[in-house]
Amino acid sequence: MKAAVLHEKFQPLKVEELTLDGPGPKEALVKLAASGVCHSDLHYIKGDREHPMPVVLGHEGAGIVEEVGPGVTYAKPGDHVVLSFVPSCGQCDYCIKGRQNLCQARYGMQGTLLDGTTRLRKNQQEINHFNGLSTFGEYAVVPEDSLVLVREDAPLEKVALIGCGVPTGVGAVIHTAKVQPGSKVVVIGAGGVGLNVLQGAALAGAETIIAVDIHGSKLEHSLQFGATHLVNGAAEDVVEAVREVTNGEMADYAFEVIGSTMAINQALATTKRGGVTVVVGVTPTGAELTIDPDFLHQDRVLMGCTYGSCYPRADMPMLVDLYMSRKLKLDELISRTFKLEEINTAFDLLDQGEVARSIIRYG
Ligand code: PAD
Ligand code: ZN
Repeated sequence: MKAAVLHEKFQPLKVEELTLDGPGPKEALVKLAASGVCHSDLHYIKGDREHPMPVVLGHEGAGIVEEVGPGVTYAKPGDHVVLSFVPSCGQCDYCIKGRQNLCQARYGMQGTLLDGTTRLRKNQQEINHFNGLSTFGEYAVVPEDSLVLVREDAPLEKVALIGCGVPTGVGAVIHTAKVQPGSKVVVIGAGGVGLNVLQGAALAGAETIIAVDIHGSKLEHSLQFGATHLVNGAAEDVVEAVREVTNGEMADYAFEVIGSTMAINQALATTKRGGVTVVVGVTPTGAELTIDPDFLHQDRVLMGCTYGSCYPRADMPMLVDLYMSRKLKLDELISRTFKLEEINTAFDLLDQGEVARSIIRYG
């Protein structure tokens, strides 16, 4: 099969012919329909984060089950699936207490599948998997626990976005922060994930929704996702702008959706006493955050967020239903559609802030 391989950081991906071994016990082979291009993949290309190389990145995909390995009971060939980048085992302490996004199993995979081996090869060289998925290939062998069945009338090339950006953004609002109707929300970073925080805030009934970005085009796009006010962080003082919009009251909730310690501080400073700041963005390895602890003395809360604190098998089918009933926007998130061979252009545009989300479409 064809897949895009990252051999070294700072290098473009190479689209190459790879061998993909069939599924082992409790694994499935999935023919991908599409994969979103997320900034979390870009972090590895830009060297912000480290991963065993070479690797096939990609963690936001959907497709059709082609074959299942021994012992698989959840799905069968022909089933439509969205892939979860956290394989929730259902048995670890996190899963049984309802925190499937933190499942222990994920942390055993450092470039491999759950059994510690790889299915990807180029000639004799082993190629690493990414989050047990590696959706930048025509096919993927994934853990059974990463499969999420979805209804067959939903277009797979759209619901691929429900593999990461949508549950992360919407989940950060409804699960992590538990935004209350009528509240005031600030979202710093209106990219592929930030737009989903915005639409999550609108779904949750937030009254004032302030989008912050440094690109005018991103801000304009935010209006479609429920933003009520726009702040250009490159031209305005973000904290003062929020003060003005909220008549001095400040925000109930702020979300950082970039991966910048400066923006985490900005987010914290836009919240009122008792306000909640959620860090969604992934900062570079080794980054250090300095905050004024006085903020916390006033009952403010600073929280992290993985995968929108979601339970993939409950939330993803629900998000597909919301899309199918036109209550959730997916079409408007997709700025560009590329072939796998064009994947480096998709990453360049993401890096330059030119797109909300690009998708790679297979077949
Ligand atoms: P993106 O590049 O589409 O969006 C980032 C946005 O931030 C862009 O619109 C930029 O213009 C904007 N921006 C950059 N700098 C600033 C600034 N100083 N002030 C205001 N806006 C700015 O990325 P994305 O939406 O795909 O991902 C965003 C982050 O979320 C990234 O760090 C990614 O790794 C992380 C992420 N986290 C999870 C999770 O589970 N926590 C999941 C998916 C993505
Ligand atoms: Zn992602």
